[in-house]
Amino acid sequence: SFDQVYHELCKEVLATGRSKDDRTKTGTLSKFGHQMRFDLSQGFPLLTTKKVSFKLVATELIWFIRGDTNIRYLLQYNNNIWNEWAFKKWVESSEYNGPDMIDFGRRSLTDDAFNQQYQEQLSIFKDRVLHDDDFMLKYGDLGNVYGKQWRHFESGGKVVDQLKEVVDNIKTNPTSRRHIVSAWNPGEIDTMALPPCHTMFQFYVNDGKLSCQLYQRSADIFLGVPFNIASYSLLTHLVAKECGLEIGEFVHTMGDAHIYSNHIEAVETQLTRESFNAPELIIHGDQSLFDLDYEDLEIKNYEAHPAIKAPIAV
Ligand code: DHF
Ligand code: TMP
Repeated sequence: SFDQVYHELCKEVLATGRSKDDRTKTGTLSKFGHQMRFDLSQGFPLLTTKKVSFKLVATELIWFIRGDTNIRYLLQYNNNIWNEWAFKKWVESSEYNGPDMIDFGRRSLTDDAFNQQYQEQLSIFKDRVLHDDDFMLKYGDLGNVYGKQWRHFESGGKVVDQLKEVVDNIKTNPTSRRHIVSAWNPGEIDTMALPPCHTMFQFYVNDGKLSCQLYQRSADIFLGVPFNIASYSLLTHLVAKECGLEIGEFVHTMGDAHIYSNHIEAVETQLTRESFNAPELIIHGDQSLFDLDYEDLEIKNYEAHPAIKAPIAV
């Protein structure tokens, strides 16, 4: 099953991963170079050994497809997965004059009084991003992240709509080996709240089927990867539909695949669980990929074990 493919990665990194320090000072077990394959004709790979929110995955993907980089759109869907990285830019700015929030990610885990202050500041921040347009434009934006690079990649004085071009090329020249979208724009890395983890992807057409391979430079196995699998599988379905192709495989290639030291117990819990049958994706209507709304998507027959909470490394 799809869960099994993911469990193999977890087991391998737990058993043979090397201890490695990292930017967030959390510490990881890490393996360099790993590949998973998901045959999307066999169902939709939303993990079943822990509940993964399809709504959060789908609204994030639609946000990328729209070329949006401002978290207001996500907050409108009650999607909080990018808050920390916008909040970080805000509290490090000269306009912020509330309580000291340096290193909020790590301090909130061990200091209850601090955590309360942090939750308060985060909630004020979210409220302003949602309701104050000037503030939203300045501090809700993550910079030149995925949405910008997929739809308006700037280089050498040109602006490229990579997603649009790749879709057009799949339609007109399906056998091409150049169906690539890159989020890695070397000249703009310093203008991004977080340099892209899902760095580039390639589509492949054969036998009337569309497949997609992702190169993910850095992979948080417990929190990020279940989202990334579902997100790119959804993207593959959407592009296949747009191009009138059947569904093929999602190939997930990772660079630094790591389990954070404070996720080990959570991973072990998940590994004790038996998987359910994979759910099914329904795409309603026949609007273009570029006009898609979250309400057009539905996940059917999703049976899963409860979610497992774990802290995210900021
Ligand atoms: N940083 C790190 N350290 N790991 C990441 O996976 C990551 N992912 C980012 C941004 N920065 C990151 C964007 N994607 C969650 C999932 C994906 C994601 C960010 C966060 C997450 O926290 N998932 C929780 C549920 C969150 C919720 O319900 O609001 C989970 O249990 O899956
Ligand atoms: P890094 O920039 O130091 O590699 O940190 C990024 C962290 O975020 C790393 O743990 C990987 C994780 N991540 C994912 O796994 N998937 C994602 O989609 C994103 C945005 C981040």
